[in-house]
Amino acid sequence: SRTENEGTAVEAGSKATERFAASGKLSRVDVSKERVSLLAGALIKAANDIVVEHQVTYEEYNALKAWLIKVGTDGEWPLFLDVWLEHTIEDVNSQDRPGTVGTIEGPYYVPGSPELQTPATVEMRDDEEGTPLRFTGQFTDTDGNPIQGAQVEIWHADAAGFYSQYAPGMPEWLFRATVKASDDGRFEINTMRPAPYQIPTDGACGQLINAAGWHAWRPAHIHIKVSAPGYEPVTQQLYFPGDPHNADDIASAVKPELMLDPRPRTDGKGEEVVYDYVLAKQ
Ligand code: MBD
Ligand code: FE
Repeated sequence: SRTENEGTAVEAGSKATERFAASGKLSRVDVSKERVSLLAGALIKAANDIVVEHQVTYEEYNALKAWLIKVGTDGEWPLFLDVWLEHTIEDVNSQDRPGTVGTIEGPYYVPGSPELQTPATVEMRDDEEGTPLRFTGQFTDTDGNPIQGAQVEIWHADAAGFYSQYAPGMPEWLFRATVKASDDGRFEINTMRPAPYQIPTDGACGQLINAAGWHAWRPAHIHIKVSAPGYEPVTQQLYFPGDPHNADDIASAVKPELMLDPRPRTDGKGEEVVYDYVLAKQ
């Protein structure tokens, strides 16, 4: 259930919009006139075709106009695009890459998280709730040789389903870290199992979900960005078997290769998972 701690869609959305603008991705736009004309033309044609095919009324057209305006004022363009479009962008752009499978980044990545040496424990509060999770693995190249200089950036929600820097009252780098692997490519990260995530229900995206009778859930997931000098980076998420939303993720970002296999720890202190990374040379 929702609490006042979680903040509003406008807070989370505006943060995501601000961060996207600040990341420089807005000023580095460099798409040729030919591609803009082709892609914008195709998008406009697809929208016009829908109007004809489904005999869209003026009432529906005005509802669309009002809703598109609200997506902007709620700051939810990053959320909308990453939930309903990024999965296809990711598929198209990772088709020929060997090695570990990727998936979407989503709207809540923050670069520059605290650097920790393996074995690492991510930032948590005193008495942090949840199931402790030990996550280990090794980096190799596509020939099976260990990779030097690799790092794992990790970010995920807490046991109540909230992300630091996008919900009020959370420590800035809670459940966010950059973990440096050892020289033989091994890493150990101690964190807490995240909860399933419900996208904000009080903004434009939530309004659409309600109006259409859909659900707002993503299965529990851990976001990962791995990189090493000379290798192609991979952005992915890892999931837990048995989550009711693995099969109907609102963001369509679950793949079988991204499923973890949590085991109880022998010391009784929570669970452990192993996930190895195979990176392709640049
Ligand atoms: C998330 O945490 C997320 O991972 C995605 C893809 C969209 C919204 C919230
Ligand atoms: Fe997420």
